[in-house]
Formats: sequence, C-alpha cells, structure tokens
Amino acid sequence: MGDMTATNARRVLLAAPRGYCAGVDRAVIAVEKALEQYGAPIYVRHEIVHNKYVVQTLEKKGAIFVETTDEVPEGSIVMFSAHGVAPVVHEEAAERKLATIDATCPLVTKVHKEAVRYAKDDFDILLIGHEGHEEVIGTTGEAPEHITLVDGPQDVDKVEVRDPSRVVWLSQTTLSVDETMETVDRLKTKFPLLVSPPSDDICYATQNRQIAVKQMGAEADLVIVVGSQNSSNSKRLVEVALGAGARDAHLVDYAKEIDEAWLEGVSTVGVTSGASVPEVLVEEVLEWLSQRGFEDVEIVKAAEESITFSLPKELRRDLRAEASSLVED
Ligand code: 10G
Ligand code: SF4
Repeated sequence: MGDMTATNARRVLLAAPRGYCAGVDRAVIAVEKALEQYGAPIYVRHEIVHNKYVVQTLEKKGAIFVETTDEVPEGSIVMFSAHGVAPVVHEEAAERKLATIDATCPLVTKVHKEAVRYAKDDFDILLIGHEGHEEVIGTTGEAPEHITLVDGPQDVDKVEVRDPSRVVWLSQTTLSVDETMETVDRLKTKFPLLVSPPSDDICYATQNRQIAVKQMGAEADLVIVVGSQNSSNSKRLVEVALGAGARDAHLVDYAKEIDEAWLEGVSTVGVTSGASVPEVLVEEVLEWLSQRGFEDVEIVKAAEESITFSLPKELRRDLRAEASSLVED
C-alpha cells in the first residue's frame, strides 16, 4: 500500500501548445504535395525542418535533401526549407535552371523584408541569432553589408556600428525570449537610440511553447523535450525549462533515447516538443512514461493557436492548374 502513494504521485504535465507550428506544417505538406504533383525525386535544399524523423520519412517518399544548390541536377525541382534562404540562393537556382518552390515560413520572410527595408534606409542592423544557423545565414544574405550578428548578451561588448543614431535590432524567430530581451537591454545601454523591430521577430509559436514550458518548469522534476539536436527552438525549450526551475531537462528525438536513470526520485515529468516535431513522437514518449507508472496526464495550457499558412505560391499555382484541367477533362 505504501507503494500506492508513490505510484499515485507520478504524473505527467503535458505542454500546450507544443509541436508543429504553422510554418512547419505548411513546409512538410509542401514536400508531400510536391512529391504527389511532380513525382519523385524532389530536391530539398537543407532539412525542410530540423527534425530527424520528418527528414527520414520524406526521404522514404522520394525527397532528396542537399546542402547546396549545385548538388541539384540542372532542370530539376528544388524546394527551399522553412528556415529561408539568402537572395543569392535564388540566383544560383535560376542559373542552374531549377524550378523552385519556396517553403520559407512567412514569418521568416517578414524578418527578411524588415532587413531589406532598414538596409535601404541605411541603418546598421544588429541581428540577434545563433551563428551558423540556417535562418541567420538567410536573413544576413538580404543585406550583408548592413548586418552584424549578435549571438547572445556576451557578444554586445564587441559590437561596433557606424552611426549610433541609426541602429535597429532584428532577430532569429526561434530564440529564447528572455535571453533575447537581456541582449536587447544590453544593446540599449550601449546604443540608447537603438530602434526595435516593428513587430516581434521571435514568432508566436516560439513564444507560446516557451510560456507553456515555463509554467510547468517550476513543478517538474524532469522535463522531456522531444526534438532534434539541430533544432534551435527545441533546444531553447530545454534551457527555458531549466531556467524556470525544472530539476532536470533533456532533448530526445525518440522515446527510446530516454534514460531510465532520469526517473530516479522523479514524481512529476513535464513533456513538450519543438515546432518541428510530429505529435506521434510525443505519443511514443507518453506511452513510454505510462509503462513506468506515469499514466496521469495533465495538460498545461498556455495559449490557443489557430494560425495556418497557405501552401507556397508556386505549388498552389500548379495544384490549381491540375484541378482545372481535371474539370476540363
Ligand atoms: O528551431 P529551428 O530554427 O532550428 O528550426 P526547426 O526546423 O527545428 O523548427 C521550425 C522552425 C523554423 C523552420 C525556423 S523559422
Ligand atoms: Fe514560422 Fe515560427 Fe514555425 Fe519558424 S517557428 S516556421 S517562424 S511559425
């Protein structure tokens, strides 16, 4: 009977929202629809989203993932990943006579446009983001002469600008909100006239997933974040959980990667997933936990999400043409 108390104390806090954001949903469906519409192979420049399972599943269906445009045979179809590409990549594709489908998330495109606009007005742009990340490479490519990367608060000291009265900060969409605000505060101390972006660059999905994991963090002994190691937003969820007071937090691609030892002395497990993670992977984690006595699942709801994006325009055009030719037949 003593055991019952311990068993009853075991519970799971399940974050909501978690998993797919609108940009990922659209990008993954775009690859699937392109495969149906044009047939395999469809080349995709960079992982369509940073998730191992998604990439492997699409590979099985006939997608070929490449890192550079010159790996795509001339005349083929190439899709650009949700993280966005620099304008030079569009040019390279045109030179190779590739048909392109751009699956860049509209919220990333929004940041690209902000960069173009501020560069045109001759601002120095301080882009807060992680060095080497695909999205940062794409955004920087819009105005390389005007953009300086600021990779976290510790980078602020070394930032230099031409004219401190014409400086704006922009950011990657998947950063930690709190860390970014710390970076911005330090930048503002250094450049009091620093202009802020017209609207949040850290997207709604990143923000909501962080709010939810924060809410569960204080109560959780362990937080399991489902996501891949190269997924910026997923990694941030681990950091935010720890920052909110979770005793322990780990990022796993699959339930089988969970270490039994993590459960020692644990009664409350928080579960969430990054914006590139299909729900089936979370279900497998919940199943794994329930087999170990964590059957009681409580939802921690931070926000309601209803946003969706229409498919990339090149694909919509061809799908429409197909539909009308079917009607004509
Ligand atoms: O979190 P990052 O940017 O690494 O990407 P992801 O593929 O794991 O999640 C979806 C986010 C994007 C496509 C970047 S806007
Ligand atoms: Fe778009 Fe945000 Fe998802 Fe990135 S994380 S694809 S910006 S909705």
